[in-house]
Amino acid sequence: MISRRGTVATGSLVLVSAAVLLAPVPSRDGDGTERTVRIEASSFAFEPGTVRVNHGDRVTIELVAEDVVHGLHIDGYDLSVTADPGQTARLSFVADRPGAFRFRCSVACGSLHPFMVGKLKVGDNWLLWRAVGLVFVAALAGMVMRWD
Ligand SMILES: [Cu+2]
Repeated sequence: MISRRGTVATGSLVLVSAAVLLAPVPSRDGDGTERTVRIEASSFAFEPGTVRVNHGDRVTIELVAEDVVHGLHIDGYDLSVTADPGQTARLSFVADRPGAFRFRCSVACGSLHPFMVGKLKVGDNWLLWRAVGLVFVAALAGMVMRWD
């Protein structure tokens, strides 16, 4: 049997969950934070292999070719940059498309060149915070259930 207190608690939790889910989304074409990411390319890997930025960021990628000529092409954004050995090449763009994009070496640099890939993750901040909020609500719900 569900107690009256339990019903009230469950009702409040539903309301809190709804609030978390429906909270207004902050404007996304706002500030455009400047972000510089240094990626070191050597045969046959990018370091770091995964780059995370926020939707709307103004991103500058500094591609450093450690050994031979390497390139970096971002699928989905269709952007490329090539760096000579020991040199740094820069590529600037606005991360205006959210999602996960593969980037790969665009210069045939050796036998394992086709496997020289990395990932660019363009995320929405609010999605993360919303998820955090839901986890918090779930934890609260678990505690309330135990009290009953
Ligand atoms: Cu290559």
